[in-house]
Amino acid sequence: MNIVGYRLAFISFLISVLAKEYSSMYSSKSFVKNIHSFFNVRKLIIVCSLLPVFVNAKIDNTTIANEDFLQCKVNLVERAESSGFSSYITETVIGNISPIKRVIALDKKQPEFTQTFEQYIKARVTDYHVRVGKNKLKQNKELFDRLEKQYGVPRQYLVSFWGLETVFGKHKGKMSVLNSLATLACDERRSEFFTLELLNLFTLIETEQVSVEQLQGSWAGAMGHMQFMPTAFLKYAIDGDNDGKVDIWKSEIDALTTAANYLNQIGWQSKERWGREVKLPENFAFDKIAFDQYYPLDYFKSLGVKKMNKQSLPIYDIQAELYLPSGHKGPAFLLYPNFNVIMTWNLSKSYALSVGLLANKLAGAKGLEFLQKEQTKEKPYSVAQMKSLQSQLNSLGFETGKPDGIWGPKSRQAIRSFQLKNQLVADGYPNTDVFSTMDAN
Ligand SMILES: [Ca+2]
Repeated sequence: MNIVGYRLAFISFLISVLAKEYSSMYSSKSFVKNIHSFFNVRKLIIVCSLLPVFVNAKIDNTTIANEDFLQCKVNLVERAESSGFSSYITETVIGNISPIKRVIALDKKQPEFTQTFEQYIKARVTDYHVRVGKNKLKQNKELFDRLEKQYGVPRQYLVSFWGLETVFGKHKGKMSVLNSLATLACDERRSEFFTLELLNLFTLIETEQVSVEQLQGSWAGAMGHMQFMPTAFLKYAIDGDNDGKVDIWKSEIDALTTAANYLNQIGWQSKERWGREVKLPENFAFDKIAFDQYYPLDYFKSLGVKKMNKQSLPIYDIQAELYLPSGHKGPAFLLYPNFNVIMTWNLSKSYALSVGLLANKLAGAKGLEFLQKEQTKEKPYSVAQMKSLQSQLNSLGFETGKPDGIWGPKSRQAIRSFQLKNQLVADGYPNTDVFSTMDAN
């Protein structure tokens, strides 16, 4: 709708409201009500007299946003033309694209509080996921037999991803992927990433691997049962049910086969697990390990790290990193290279842990032993607290990068150094000791 359209629509809306108020004033039998209605009309008239300014201001903002988007579409057309796309893409497909405001809001949304690890896992690795997941394993036994043989990815991982991405296909997303991706491509923050995804989506359309009508997905452009982005679709899609077409929305077989192929191609080690929950000895030598860094499994053995049943770790030539998602008072994990494969799918350690833990449960394990025995001892910290801790660490020379409120590798490293310097348990976690020691500094 253009500006004139907006104004006309708004004026007709006002007239209808006024007419409604006016008619109710005269049809109403109660005098008191009439008086109220009279004042309501007055209020409306006063509001109306203020409206031109307000409406104009609003229209101007929308216009600016629309102009930006139109300019962005012109750039997209140029880019698509220079990449050799047909006029169907440059005129029809791009021509029909429109921005979705909600996508930007969702993309900018930041939680006030960081979920604790326990909260995160409990919300995702649920009894429902385990029960339905186990049924899916039974129902699709032959498919998983085949996928394991062909791609070397154990079935419980495929079902775990499926459960976590879309609750086994229940929530595949209903937004227009073209509009979502275009909205994000035309936003300055991650423009190049989403522009490339959009161009790859054009390739999928141009080569008739997908039709425009199919393209529903998440607000960030992830599609189908396993929530693939266009680039992953383009590179790894497999027609698992051999009907001549890859349909990751309707064909569970196509979606799961594509996921198995993807994990295989990005380096899944078929004979290895993702990692394991471990027991640290009392007074573990935190000064002897850095986080987000691999060491031979033997090294952890020499530091007294054990399996949860207190038996020694296996003799196996593998690299591992130690991860304490809620510090030394919470569970401890050794992460193996497959964990990084999971993180290629989604770059979040908590997400990757939920994939691993759900996979374990689907394969019959009891789940996280620590959470069954212990209560949460750490309270969630707020994003604001974390940001201020990061800038305090920066000013003391423990470099965390630009404060963002996220507990990432740099922050872990900086907190660990700060803890070592202040004779605290060097677990890299922003616990109450860290906050209070910093405040006393
Ligand atoms: Ca197919």
